[in-house]
Amino acid sequence: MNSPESTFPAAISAMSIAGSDPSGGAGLQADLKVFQELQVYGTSAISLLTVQNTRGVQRVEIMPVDLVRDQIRAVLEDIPPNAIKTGALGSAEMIEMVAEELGGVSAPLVVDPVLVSKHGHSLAGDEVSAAYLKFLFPKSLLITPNRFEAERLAGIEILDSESAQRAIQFLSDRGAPHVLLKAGSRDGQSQHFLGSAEGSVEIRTPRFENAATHGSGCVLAATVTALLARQEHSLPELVHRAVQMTLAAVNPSVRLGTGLSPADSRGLRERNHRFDTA
Ligand code: PXL
Repeated sequence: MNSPESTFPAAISAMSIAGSDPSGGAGLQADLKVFQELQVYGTSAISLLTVQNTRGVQRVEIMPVDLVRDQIRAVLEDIPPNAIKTGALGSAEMIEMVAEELGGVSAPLVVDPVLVSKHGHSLAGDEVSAAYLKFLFPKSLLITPNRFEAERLAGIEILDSESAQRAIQFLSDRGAPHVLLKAGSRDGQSQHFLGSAEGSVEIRTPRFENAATHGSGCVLAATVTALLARQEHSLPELVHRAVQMTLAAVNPSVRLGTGLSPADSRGLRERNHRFDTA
């Protein structure tokens, strides 16, 4: 019989501190599924519960801060993660606590500063933006705002590449060493920028008609987190890979739900494998 060592890859784990999406396209569920697809053991702390499906969010309940703190401590003292991702945290107080708890942790931190949905709906107030800038970005390796979040955080309207780069510069000046800006669509393609204080590069990918985009930002940031945990590539290389791999989730072979189709990470494993054998 195979020993566990020969059946599973090395004990690599990643932790998600995020909100629950019961319909499984975004949030914690998206993160854990991505980790699993990429052979990374997933752990989590639930920061808030949403009641939602592919048609929309009906309710949000933020967990008590001390309950989230205890979840984080329980995981960190037992299964130290090789990389950590944060998603929706819900309040400034929660962000400050997470920054405190992760203070002494050396694993790379990916912060998806969930503030505004990719359709422009506000998910948090201004005090939450301020808390990200003050407490959590300085602890991060990479932050992954969408265009609306970057605009809110930097106070800069993003209209073109030049303004996107100014926003990245602002955010890296405020303590985020690397910024992956999910800028949206341009000329029929999806546009991202990966930047730091040293400048930025543009990453363009094809855009699909009727793409399954609910949760696609979570899938991208979780893919980066899983690849960071595996430590096989440099940050720019793994971000490029993650952007390409996420295409497999937004162009799924099966459509789900009656609303905005959720990203489906089941295609990621194959895409990762194709990369490695290319
Ligand atoms: O995609 C942002 C996001 C993150 N976390 C949760 C969400 C959403 C968007 O719906 O529901 C729990």
